[in-house]
Amino acid sequence: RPEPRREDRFSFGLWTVGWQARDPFGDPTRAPMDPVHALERLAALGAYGVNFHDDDLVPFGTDDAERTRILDRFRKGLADTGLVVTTATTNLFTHPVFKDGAFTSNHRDVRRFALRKVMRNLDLAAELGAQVYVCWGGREGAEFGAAKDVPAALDRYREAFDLLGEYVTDRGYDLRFAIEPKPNEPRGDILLPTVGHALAFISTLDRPELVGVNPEVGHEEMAGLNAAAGYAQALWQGKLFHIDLNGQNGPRYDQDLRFGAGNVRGAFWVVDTLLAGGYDGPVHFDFKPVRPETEEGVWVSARACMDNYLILREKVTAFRADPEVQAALEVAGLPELARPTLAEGEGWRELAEWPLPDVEVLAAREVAMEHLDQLALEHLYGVR
Ligand code: GLT
Ligand code: MN
Ligand code: MN
Ligand code: MN
Repeated sequence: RPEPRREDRFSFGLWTVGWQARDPFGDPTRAPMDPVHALERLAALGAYGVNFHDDDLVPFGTDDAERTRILDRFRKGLADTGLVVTTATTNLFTHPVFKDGAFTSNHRDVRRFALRKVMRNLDLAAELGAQVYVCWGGREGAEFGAAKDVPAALDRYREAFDLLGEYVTDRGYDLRFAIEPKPNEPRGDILLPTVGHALAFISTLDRPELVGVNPEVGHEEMAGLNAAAGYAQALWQGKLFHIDLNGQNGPRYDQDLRFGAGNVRGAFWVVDTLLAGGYDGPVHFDFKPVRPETEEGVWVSARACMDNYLILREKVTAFRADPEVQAALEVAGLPELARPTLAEGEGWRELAEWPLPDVEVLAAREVAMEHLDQLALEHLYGVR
């Protein structure tokens, strides 16, 4: 079995392995994790990069002197381990000040404070070499219809991204933003709930080229959607700036299982889609080692995220290389779909002249999709 290597570009959020496993019903089961300890353990497991929220590294409210001390120590940890900061993000959801949202809070001063918090961390992200800045709007939403004016909130959301786009441009930072959609939790309904909503929103911005998406497998599945299809469209639109891989068992609370657990078949197609679409960003895992585990289980699950990606990558590659699969793809008409519907130089006039085919013959055509899918399943089950 292949071992995780740096060139695989696996990355982890400090909040993932460092999650203390506090949930709405119970206190933490694990101690706080020193970020430098996380760097050391992740590097030893074969990871390439890390990312963090401002507050993961420097607790909210820390004074400047202590902030400098923490950051110096973290920079040394990066140098010692060789890990790269791929991405950064802002915690705009834990402190009660964000109880009604951040960029879209009804309170103007909260929105202004949120933007200042992001600007400060953008400076750090740029300095540490991050190239993507994730924006998960966990608190941007509502529980009740009248409590949020959705069009007004979207105006404020757009205003925030326009301002931040101007900020990174004026500062000359090589940073792009990636919006992470989620349908609900912690809010009853979250704005920009799916990849599709986020892509449509991005097209309204002043600098749409600076903003893409960071789809999380589990979040799309919470919405009952096919995650791979969302990744595929984001790739097609040149908008897949980052990925959050994890596992989920259908529409329920956000499970954040290790990648490859939960919907295994969905994970297979996600990896297939990323490989086929040429995704070349960090392969990032956003998971939470389950609450009953001790720190031992944290490292088992972190390693398993990478192992499962590598296992699925091998299976997907074998599936695509299998001559029987290639023949089945042919029968199923996939090469035909790659052909434009109109010939070179044809327009609606030529189409109007085209002698119509026998629709009964067309309706009776072979599609062979059961065979094709069974081949995929047999690769996944490990019998081919
Ligand atoms: C939070 C959320 C994740 C986001 C992180 C980025 S934080 O844990 O549940 O899905 O990716 O803010
Ligand atoms: Mn999640
Ligand atoms: Mn999460
Ligand atoms: Mn995520």
